[in-house]
Amino acid sequence: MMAITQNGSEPEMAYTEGNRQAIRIDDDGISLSAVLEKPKNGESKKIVILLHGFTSAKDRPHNIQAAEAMREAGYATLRFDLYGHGESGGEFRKHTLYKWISNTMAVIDFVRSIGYTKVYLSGHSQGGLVAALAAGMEADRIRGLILRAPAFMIPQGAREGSLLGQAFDPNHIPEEVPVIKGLTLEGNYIRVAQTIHVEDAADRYMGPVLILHGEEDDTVPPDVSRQMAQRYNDCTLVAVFGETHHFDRKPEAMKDIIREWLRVRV
Ligand code: FER
Repeated sequence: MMAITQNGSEPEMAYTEGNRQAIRIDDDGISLSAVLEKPKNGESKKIVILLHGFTSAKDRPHNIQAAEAMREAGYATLRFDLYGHGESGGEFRKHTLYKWISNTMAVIDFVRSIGYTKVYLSGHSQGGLVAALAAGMEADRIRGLILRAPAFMIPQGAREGSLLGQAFDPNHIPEEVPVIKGLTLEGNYIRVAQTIHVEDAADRYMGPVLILHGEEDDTVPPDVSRQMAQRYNDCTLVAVFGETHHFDRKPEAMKDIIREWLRVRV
């Protein structure tokens, strides 16, 4: 691979293993941990960037399986850990949707800098929300979107005073909010989320969108995807019967849907 420069520094290639490289990408002082993998017989200019969800990481089984399907369809994949998650920099309690958007823009710049001109975004849950927001901002640069159980309702929940079943006063945001697994978020997570309007991002993005949503998802209601699917210019919604939030019951069904959708893209 050619020399790579990102914000003036060389991303560190931690290891190279066949078609897989561990990479660190700098987002203005935050070091993001990423894995770049190339398809066996694919064209080298197409890539899908994968964003994981809230409290998740790039190496969760459904993220790895989704990336496999993308490579089988001939696309390179770049899975990365977002701010405060996995092996990237930052503290969980200080993460916000703005920081995740910034991380995503840095990764888009990175893949473009190494020659990928056909850039797709895919995100799971909170990562799906952020992928949709970044696509609205970079509508001319993002060829397509694959959203898996996208958590489109987070901003509205923040405005109404409810996140992950935790109630709070949306007009007097607490210093911190305890969330799942003994983790705590600072109030700035809510302040940021309150400002975000997913409908604007959907209206700005004219490219093709695939939304996959498990019908048994009890974290993000499938109706959220049904509503947003109508808003997008060009959207295919696949409601996966019997599937959960983490696509752990029918990974092959998820993979087939992704492969088939990507195969007809250019
Ligand atoms: C919420 C609903 C869903 C929320 C986060 C999520 C912080 C994200 C879930 C995921 O990424 O898996 O109210 O609030």
